[in-house]
Amino acid sequence: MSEESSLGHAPFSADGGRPLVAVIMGSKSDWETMKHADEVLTQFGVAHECQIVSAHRTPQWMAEFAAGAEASGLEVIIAGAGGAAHLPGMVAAQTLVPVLGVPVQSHALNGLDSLLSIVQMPGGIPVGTLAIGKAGATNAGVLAAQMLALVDNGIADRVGQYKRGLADKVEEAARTLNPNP
Ligand code: RP5
Repeated sequence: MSEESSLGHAPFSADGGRPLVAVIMGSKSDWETMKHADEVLTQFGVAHECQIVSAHRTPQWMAEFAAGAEASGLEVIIAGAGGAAHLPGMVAAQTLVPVLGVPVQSHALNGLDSLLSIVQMPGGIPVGTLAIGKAGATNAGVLAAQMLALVDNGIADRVGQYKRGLADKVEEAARTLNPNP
């Protein structure tokens, strides 16, 4: 998917269905990281949308998005932000839809600021926080798919295939270390 077609308020869904997952981010500059969540969800055939929702620059839009998330049928929200990364927590505060937070690697503090801003939520308002950067965005996509796989056999099959592919790569790499065991 091209950068231009993936961002903005218009929803994108991989299979044309109603989006079950929203990938939101505080700025277009977060897309380099958050595109990895988009790619994983596309690979698993999970209907999803990608949008820019800024906690600081568009707080009203963020509140509207969070308030309407459940009614619009979203089952998981993946929220990425960097620096003073308030988006995941502020969205989680305003919806019952589970929120997965991705700390974007910031320039000033390498993403430690993002991580701490996202992970240190008060009791009762959880944000499932992933790793900083690309691995976190990828894992947010995989984890969202695993959550949906609890009630969707098709997604479960595709996630299982993906995990077997990861294991195959390790075995293949091990064979290259010992070509003639
Ligand atoms: C945060 O500020 C965004 O999530 C982004 O990671 C960071 C910098 O945003 P830009 O100045 O690049 O738009 O709100």
